[in-house]
Amino acid sequence: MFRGTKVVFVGQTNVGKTSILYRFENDYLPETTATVGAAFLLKKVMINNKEVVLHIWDTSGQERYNSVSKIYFRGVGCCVFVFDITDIDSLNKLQTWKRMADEIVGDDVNVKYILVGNKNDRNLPKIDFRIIDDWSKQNNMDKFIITSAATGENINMLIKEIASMVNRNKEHNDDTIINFEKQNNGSNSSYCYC
Ligand SMILES: Nc1nc2c(ncn2[C@@H]2O[C@H](COP(=O)(O)OP(=O)(O)OP(=O)(O)O)[C@@H](O)[C@H]2O)c(=O)[nH]1
Ligand SMILES: [Mg+2]
Repeated sequence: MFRGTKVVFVGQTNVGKTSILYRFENDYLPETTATVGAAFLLKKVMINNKEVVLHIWDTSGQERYNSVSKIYFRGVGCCVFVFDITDIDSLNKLQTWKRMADEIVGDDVNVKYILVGNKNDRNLPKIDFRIIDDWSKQNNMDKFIITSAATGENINMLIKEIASMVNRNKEHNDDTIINFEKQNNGSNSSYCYC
């Protein structure tokens, strides 16, 4: 049995969810392959001298897995919605996952929503900020962060922000206790495919 908070990363295939998670605390980005179903990672982050444990589900954005994605929102403390900042379709497509979150999470104000515009390094026109801002407001995002897994821009900041948001919540609520079958071997970061 683990103490910690469940976090789910969702978004269209190829937007860079796995790359973002890989890039955290690593100074390079290996070539990734499309995630099959979902992958589980355990991350431990220090916030104000306190260890915050994140149980992260890195889901597949491929449409054939959409029907199962919903289950990953159960018991979640933070949902991270990732799009490619040079691809408006990937922003619009996030509506699919937001609807799933609404169905499962409902109006639980303890659940935090973060919008992430990845691939900021790409030398292509970026989506108009007003469009992103409108989407963010209409969908009740708590935060919008621009990242690049390729250069590392804001990656460590994003993971620390997630940890700090859930940590603030915990100051008001007891830790969520999550029972997972697969256990981490105690390292700060692990990756397993489920
Ligand atoms: N230029 C650029 N490429 C990126 C960035 N992040 C990821 N990529 C590339 O985009 C491709 C897809 O990245 P993944 O991390 O596998 O995408 P994903 O969202 O996990 O995709 P699924 O697992 O299929 O849902 C890979 O070739 C990455 O190298 C980025 O910030 N900038
Ligand atoms: Mg992936």
